[in-house]
Amino acid sequence: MASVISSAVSIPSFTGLKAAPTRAAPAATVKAATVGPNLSVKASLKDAAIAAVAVSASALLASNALAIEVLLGDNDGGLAFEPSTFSVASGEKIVFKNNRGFPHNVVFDEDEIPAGVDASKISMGEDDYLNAGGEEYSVTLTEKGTYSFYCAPHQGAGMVGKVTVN
Ligand SMILES: [Cu+2]
Repeated sequence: MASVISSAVSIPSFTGLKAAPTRAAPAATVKAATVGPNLSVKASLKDAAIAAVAVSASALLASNALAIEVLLGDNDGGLAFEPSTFSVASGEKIVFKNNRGFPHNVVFDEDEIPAGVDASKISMGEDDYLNAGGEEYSVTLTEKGTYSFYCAPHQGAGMVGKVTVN
C-alpha cells in the first residue's frame, strides 16, 4: 500500500505540469510550456530565490518576456555598445551580444551605479571576455537609477554605455 500511496503523490505533480502545454493550441505550445513551469518555480522558490534572482540572469528570468538586446561592437565595426544609452524596466533582462570587433566584456562602474548595488555581482570580470561571435552576457537590474558600464579592453576607445532602470 505504501508504494501505491507514493506514486499517487508523485503523479499529480507531473500531470499538473503537463496540463499547461497539452491544453494549448499547437502554435502556443512553446509559450504555454514556458509560462507553466515558470510560474510554479516562482511559487516554490519565492522565498529562497528572490535575492539571488535580483542580481543574476537566472533561468527563472531567462524566460521573462521582457528583454533588451545590446550589441557589442556596432554593425560598422566601431568599438561601441549599440545602443550605448538606453532604458529598461526594473527586472527587465539585458542581453549583451557579441557582434563585431570582439573580444568584449561588460563591466559596471562601481562609482556610477545606484547606492547599495554591488558592481561585482552584475559585471563580468575585467579579464573575462566574450571571444566568439554571438556569445552573450545577460544581467537583470532591479534597483532603479542610472548605471554606467564599459568594455574593459575598449574603454579607452570610447566603448562605454549607460542604462537607466525605471
Ligand atoms: Cu569592447
